[in-house]
Amino acid sequence: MDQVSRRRFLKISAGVIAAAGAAGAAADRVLAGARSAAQSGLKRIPTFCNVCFWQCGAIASVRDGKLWKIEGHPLDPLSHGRLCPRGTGGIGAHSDPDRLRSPLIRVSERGEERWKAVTWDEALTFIAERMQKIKADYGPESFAAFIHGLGGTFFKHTLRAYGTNNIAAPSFAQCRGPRDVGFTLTFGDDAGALERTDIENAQCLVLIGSHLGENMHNTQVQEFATAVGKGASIIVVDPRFSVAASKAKFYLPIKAGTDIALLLAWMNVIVGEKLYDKEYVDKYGFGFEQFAAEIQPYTPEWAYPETGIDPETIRATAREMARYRPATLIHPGRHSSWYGDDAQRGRAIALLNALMGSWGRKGGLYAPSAVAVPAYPHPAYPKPAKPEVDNPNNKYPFANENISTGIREATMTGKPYPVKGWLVYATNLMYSLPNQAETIRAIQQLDLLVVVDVIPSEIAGYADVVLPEANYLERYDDLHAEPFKVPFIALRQPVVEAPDDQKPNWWIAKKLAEKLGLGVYYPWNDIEEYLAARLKAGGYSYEDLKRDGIILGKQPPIYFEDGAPAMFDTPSKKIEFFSTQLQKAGFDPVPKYTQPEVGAAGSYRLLFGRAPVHSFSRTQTNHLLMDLLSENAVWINATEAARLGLKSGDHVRLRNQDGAVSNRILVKATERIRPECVYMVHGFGHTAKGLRFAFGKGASDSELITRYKTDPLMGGTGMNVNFVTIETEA
Ligand SMILES: Nc1nc2c(c(=O)[nH]1)N[C@H]1C(S)=C(S)[C@@H](COP(=O)(O)OP(=O)(O)OC[C@H]3O[C@@H](n4cnc5c(=O)[nH]c(N)nc54)[C@H](O)[C@@H]3O)O[C@H]1N2
Ligand SMILES: Nc1nc2c(c(=O)[nH]1)N[C@H]1C(S)=C(S)[C@@H](COP(=O)(O)OP(=O)(O)OC[C@H]3O[C@@H](n4cnc5c(=O)[nH]c(N)nc54)[C@H](O)[C@@H]3O)O[C@H]1N2
Ligand code: SF4
Ligand SMILES: [Mo]
Repeated sequence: MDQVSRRRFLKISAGVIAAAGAAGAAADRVLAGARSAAQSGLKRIPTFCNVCFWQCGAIASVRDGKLWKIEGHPLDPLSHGRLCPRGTGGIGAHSDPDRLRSPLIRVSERGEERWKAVTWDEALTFIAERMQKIKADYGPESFAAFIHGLGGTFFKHTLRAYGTNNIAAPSFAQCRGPRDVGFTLTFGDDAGALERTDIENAQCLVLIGSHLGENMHNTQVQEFATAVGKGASIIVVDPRFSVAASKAKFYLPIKAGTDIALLLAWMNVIVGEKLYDKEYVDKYGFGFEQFAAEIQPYTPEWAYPETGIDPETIRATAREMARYRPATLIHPGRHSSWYGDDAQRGRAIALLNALMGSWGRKGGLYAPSAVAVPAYPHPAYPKPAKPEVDNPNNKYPFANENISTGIREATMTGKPYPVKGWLVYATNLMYSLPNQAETIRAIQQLDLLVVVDVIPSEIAGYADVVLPEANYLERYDDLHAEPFKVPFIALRQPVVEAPDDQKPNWWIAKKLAEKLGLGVYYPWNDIEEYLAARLKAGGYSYEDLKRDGIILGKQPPIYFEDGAPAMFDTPSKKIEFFSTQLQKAGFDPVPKYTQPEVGAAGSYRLLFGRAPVHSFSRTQTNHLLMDLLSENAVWINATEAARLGLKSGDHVRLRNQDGAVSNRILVKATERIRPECVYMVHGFGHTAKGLRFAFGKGASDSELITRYKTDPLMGGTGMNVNFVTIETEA
């Protein structure tokens, strides 16, 4: 994707916002259309997208049983009537010829990807027998699961009923965990899975890495376009000139891994020049004096050699932020597992927001809310006899979710107790966990690996049993009612039938529970009965939700100034400028900076991120999206490329510090990246043979991330710590 078309995406999004006033009328039209559909043979069915975890409300058009197109749902607060390009292309997943079609049982070595097709009954009997044996021999805690996303709700339910507490997702230790721990230590609450960022009302927006526009989380990109349209002052900090940087008033090309130094220097200026929101800090802050004393040495002059950002720019940007406070939003970021000191970087970002008085304020970090829908009643889960396996002796004291790589470690070592089975739902662990060799070593210890996927992914290649799921356009899921700016309930419902013998997650999880003798945990016959009962218990109508796709809840105030309660769930019940929790646990109570390790001479730090038209490693088999971007490229600084005798369009391989060598990858020689880094989009270079269309196209960052640095606070895996040399084609 070139920059011109990226810009177009942003422009398109801005156009949508400009039309937002008309959304109500548009919604009426769309839904009226849905209601009067039958005559034309065209059905318009509301549902929500799952090409990524943002889960935008959508309306699918189906003619004579064939899926024709999918658009944003005008009533939906996430999409505002517009999907991102990935969502629009999502229909390609339904017709993907490489989909999994029936349950499979492995017939040769793990990883060789040879299977026999079996019936659902055979597959589930096979799984249940092995799960019962693991439970009898080792206890139910020795069966673990990796489950990512809403579709995994019923699998979690079955596994908790079975008795395990070892259920993790890469969205914590490999993604937003460090940020959320840093924010929770400071404000007593996290930044939210649907981030509580009031981007549209921000007058100054600071993006540290967050590459909105390539990171296509829909609402955020739309609001970013609105903020740009309203003339907000944008400050972008990134070693790479991102799409977001092209919208910035200040672009700070920071040396990778030195953001904490910049954050300390900014806070030093803001406190030193008394530019912070004193009233707010006095009212809500705890430990400000100690904090102010701690940051005193970190002047812009001190930060300059660390970050490469000159002192005057540091001062100018600090003053710029202060000028617009409290409508100054320092974006918390999302993928924050970078260098192993990430929870403290998250905390430094939280503290800078606190100085701006932006938490709880318009244009800052609003107070989200959700519609509360009661759970379907079920018997209590058995109490696990053993503690969770991923964090022995509370080694990572601030981990507040399971650590995926901790479960992997326990599986590899058998300590603190053996793990003998994994169920993997909707996460491609070969791509999402760092160090593939460790993942394979862990898998070798297992008596049972079950993978539930829609395509024959890399992790499915190692499974003993592969279960094919009906995709998001072909099934119901549990209700979607996450905390957000506007409280809502959304329904995912099938818009077309699954083409073969694929089954929805609720059906698979329920049947598995029944095979395990846990049928009492599923006191309903079918998902619609379950959904209707939950809604009724909350005072809502299933018929309304099925017809409209969305129910909006009552809107509470979202800013302190409008009456949102200013409550901080920290030990001091205040915003913790100085953290006694951290101090007690032996960590820095105010973030400190340590220099990142550098690579060997002649090597480049490997950075990675998102392309606007792909999600992770999951969309490269989708023809519609591959037509837009069929392989990735490695960004190399133009001067460095010239020195190496390389130009754009050449092919190279990357070799990392441990000898891992990538697939062939295109060179993009550009001024838009610092000389000591290279950059590539995650998710390409597929090695699974069943992914015929994506196989071998581009290179995989995951293969080069053999090294990672673990965050001592919470177990996050910093992955920006690998270095590569560039090998030209012979
Ligand atoms: N199109 C698309 N959008 C997505 C996704 C997707 O798969 N596809 N995935 C979604 C998910 S789950 C996530 S978590 C987000 C991830 O997206 P974000 O959270 O926005 O970004 P990151 O992946 O952390 O960071 C990538 C950016 O950080 C820069 N960077 C690298 N090292 C440093 C550093 O040391 N300092 C600074 N300041 N910058 C650095 C890189 O150059 C790059 O621009 O995207 C979401 N949106
Ligand atoms: N090297 C590297 N590692 C990373 C990242 C990175 O940028 N680089 N990013 C990190 C981040 S931010 C995140 S959030 C994680 C994301 O990590 P993952 O959640 O593992 O993301 P995906 O690679 O998309 O894997 C999703 C898997 O689910 C399957 N799938 C898709 N839809 C469905 C469905 O409806 N049902 C079922 N059963 N399966 C489905 C896909 O085919 C794919 O195999 O990875 C983290 N790890
Ligand atoms: S951001 Fe895009 S891919 Fe993600 S749910 Fe929304 S429309 Fe789908
Ligand atoms: Mo993520």
